[in-house]
Amino acid sequence: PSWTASFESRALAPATPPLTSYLLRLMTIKKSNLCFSADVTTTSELLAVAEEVGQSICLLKTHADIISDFGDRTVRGLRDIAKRKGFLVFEDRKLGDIGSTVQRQYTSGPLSIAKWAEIVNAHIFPGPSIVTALASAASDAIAVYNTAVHTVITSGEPSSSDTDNDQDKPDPNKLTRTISVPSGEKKASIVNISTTIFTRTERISPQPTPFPSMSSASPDPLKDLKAKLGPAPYLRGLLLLAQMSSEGNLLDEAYTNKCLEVARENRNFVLGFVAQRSLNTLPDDNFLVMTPGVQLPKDSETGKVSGDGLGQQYNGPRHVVGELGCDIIIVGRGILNAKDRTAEAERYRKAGWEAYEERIGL
Ligand code: S5P
Repeated sequence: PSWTASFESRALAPATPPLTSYLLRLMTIKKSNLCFSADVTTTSELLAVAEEVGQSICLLKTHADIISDFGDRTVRGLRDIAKRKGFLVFEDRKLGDIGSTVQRQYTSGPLSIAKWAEIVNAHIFPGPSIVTALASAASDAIAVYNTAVHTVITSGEPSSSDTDNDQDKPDPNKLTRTISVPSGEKKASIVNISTTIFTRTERISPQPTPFPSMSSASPDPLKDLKAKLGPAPYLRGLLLLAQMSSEGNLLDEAYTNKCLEVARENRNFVLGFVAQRSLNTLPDDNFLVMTPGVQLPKDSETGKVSGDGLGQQYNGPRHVVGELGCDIIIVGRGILNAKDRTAEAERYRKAGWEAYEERIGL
């Protein structure tokens, strides 16, 4: 589809991968094409700011490696807020190594990104196998999750007495057998037993770190959204860094075109790009473009925001979304440094959404 097509119609196009489709529907229902870049250095700050802006965003971007106390509390807290406020999580890890190494960086170590972030990004300078290696690691992570789901369904709720007892750890061979096509009834129950799933995953996962709990007893301020959209699917996707916002960067047009070529070869896993303009040129291209280097002038100012003195270059939402066809604006300090972050996030959401509506002719 061309970039003047609505997000809704792009979500419904038959070839759209499930994660892209879910995100496009989320954006449509929430009227948000705002990704907040939560560039903070502690778990408390991350969770506080996610609560403050969650209502206005479709995506929250992290740099987990700058969070000094990153760990289980960070992941559980973030997943809980993401579920309540309705946004996906994007870890801006910018992977760039040989396939075998990025697989480990993605799935293990203290960050274990694949477990808690729907989206991660990578450079393609190591060659296209970085994408196939990550796709394979992602499908393994999803398989572990599904194995856990089926185990719980077939073995019922664990009693409090067996929770710490390794004796009744499910037999891995039995697990494989229980993965046979689930009935509709079983599928429906998957959603309701998420706490159990993750409790069990801790015990059966070959990974050392447990999957985070996605359940929460807190009241749900976005009931309507959930009713229309359903729970976020357990899926994983990749963004390729096709262009950068920083002055003098080396990603030239040939490199950008190569990213597009690699993305087209991996349409089910690559949901789009971090770039400065839309890269969709073929009728089949339905890649999302997420664009950093976005700021609005402050209320009292009329001037253009130019940079941060460290090479960052800023543009306004109207330019990147309306004129260059980008889909999602990525905003960090523009919101982070505001006195009232909730109000500022809402101001950016509106500006981004208006630019999108103008672009599709609404
Ligand atoms: O080209 C890029 C790619 C990225 S992901 N330029 C960027 O600025 N980013 C990231 O976007 C950067 O790492 C930071 O997290 C965010 C921009 O933050 P801001 O405070 O300048 O809005």
